[in-house]
Amino acid sequence: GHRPLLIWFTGLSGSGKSTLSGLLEQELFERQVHTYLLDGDNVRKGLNKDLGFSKECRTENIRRIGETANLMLDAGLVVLAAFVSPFRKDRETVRELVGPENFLEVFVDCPLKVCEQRDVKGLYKKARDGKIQDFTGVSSPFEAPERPDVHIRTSEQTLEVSLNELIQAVLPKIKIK
Ligand code: GGZ
Repeated sequence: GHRPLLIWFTGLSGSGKSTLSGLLEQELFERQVHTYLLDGDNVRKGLNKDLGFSKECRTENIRRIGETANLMLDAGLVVLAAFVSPFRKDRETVRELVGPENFLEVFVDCPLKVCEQRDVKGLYKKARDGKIQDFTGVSSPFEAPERPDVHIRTSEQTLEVSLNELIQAVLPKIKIK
């Protein structure tokens, strides 16, 4: 068995949250950890399909995700959540909701310039052209964590090093070596 935990990834669009959370989930699966990954693909298309990207919508997005994760923690899961979650207060509300001991904040840190150069989905270009409003980093703020539990600099370190740091931080929290 293992303890439940909410691993919360925060960072700009294109910073690497999906890649890192997906790989970490695989590593945990190999160690017989029962996980669930919440991300934009399975949340914004279903539970939160009524929400956009205004400040109020983002806050409600994160609130519902926190409540959902909390139910999953009750079931004993290790939950990974990968959302931009740009507002410090919203992340802190989730931390308090689930209990600080069950929460691990991972700052997926990548300079805006680099995310914008990658522009995997062409969203930054659309935001610069005014075709998307309230885009994080361009026309909507991102409040970086001041004391994240894990700080990953995806433009400066290899995926392998980043994954290792994550595993080293997570395993003691869920009480498996
Ligand atoms: C930021 C947006 C926006 C705006 C669409 N601002 O890189 P992606 O595409 O796949 O991830 C981004 C995702 C952000 O959704 P979240 O639920 O994580 O955001 S939040 O936590 O702030 O509620 C991006 C896409 O949706 N996207 N419009 N305006 N990202």
